[in-house]
Amino acid sequence: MGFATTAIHIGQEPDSATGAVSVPIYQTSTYAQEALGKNKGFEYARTSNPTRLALERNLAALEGAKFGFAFASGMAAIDATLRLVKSGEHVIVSDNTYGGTARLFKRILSNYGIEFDFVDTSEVANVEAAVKDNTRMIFVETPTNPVMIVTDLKAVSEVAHAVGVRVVCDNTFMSPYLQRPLDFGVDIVVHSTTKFLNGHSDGVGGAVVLNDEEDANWIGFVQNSAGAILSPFDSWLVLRGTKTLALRMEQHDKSGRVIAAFLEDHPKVKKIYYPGSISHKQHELAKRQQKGFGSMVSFDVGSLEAARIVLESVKLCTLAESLGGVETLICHPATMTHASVAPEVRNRLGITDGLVRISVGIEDTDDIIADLNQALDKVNRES
Ligand code: P1T
Repeated sequence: MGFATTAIHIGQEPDSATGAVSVPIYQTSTYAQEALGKNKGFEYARTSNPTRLALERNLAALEGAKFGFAFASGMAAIDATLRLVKSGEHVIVSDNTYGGTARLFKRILSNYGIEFDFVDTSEVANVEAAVKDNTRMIFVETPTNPVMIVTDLKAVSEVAHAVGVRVVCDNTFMSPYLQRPLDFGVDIVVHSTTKFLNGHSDGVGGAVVLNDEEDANWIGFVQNSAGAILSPFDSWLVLRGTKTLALRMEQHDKSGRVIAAFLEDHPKVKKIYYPGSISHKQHELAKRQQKGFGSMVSFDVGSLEAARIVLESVKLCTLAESLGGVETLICHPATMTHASVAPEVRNRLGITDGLVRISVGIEDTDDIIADLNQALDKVNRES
């Protein structure tokens, strides 16, 4: 079955009770039981809910996984995944990740005896060198938020599996339409469904998908025990989103290429971060590993003042955190999404005060270009 068919049908079969074509929102906290120990497969809605279950089946199928779990946010999904690691154990992490991921690892989980090493995972030798006797997980984001560093998932998985370590990939920027990490040997995929999977900027959510039954049982146990579940309504919104994922990602990818080419040629843009550019260090790897380049583009305009002018002059593009919606969003990582990252780390990674990140939506590209052009033009005159 092809991707678009899977997206529309798996988990989204007509409702067995009524024939409803759209999975019903089972807005209930509990389920009537016929007798002690006798129920219809549902006991309590933290443990399971038919709408959430439909989404979990859908997302697992899209990533080519056996098991899926939906959480209240991307961060809740990542937090649950890290519960596979215990006190005294070690995790290797991409040194550039979403700021909230690094914050969770450094500021919270490290208080519970989990050791983290942040390395540039785009060089597999760095990963190999960071492995210790107590390493239990390698957590990579690819391409990274916001400087679009690409990690070779196959190479990292081979290194990890040679020493019995699991690989987790945050696939939020690509979505399963453009990248399927499990196909390269990755063990666990996490998502912020808030982004491309939902696609309409109207719900926060997260997901974990995987094949290993023992790990899946533990993630399910954590989901039920800690309880950071996705609500029925939010599950339904993501189900509605995935029905058009293939179409939207095709357009995001096309539009991303057009906007990146415009930015790359613009005299006010000092540097562009986009794996689709032939100037990107890992362009060939991105071509091999991804079905497209997506619609996340970061670019440096040289100074905080220039970035401020661009961000405050755009009219069609919306100045906001988040990404992956149908509307174009633009943000300033240094003070927004990555404000919790130490300034020296930000500067080393390229998250400078002049860096602007754009999530290209599916509006007409001529309109997005006209908007960016008039904003960049103000940098000419005012700075
Ligand atoms: O916001 P939440 O659904 O909890 O997802 C966290 C998260 C995880 N992984 C990646 C790669 C992300 O980009 C995010 C959230 N990112 C933003 C809000 C942002 O604007 O970058």
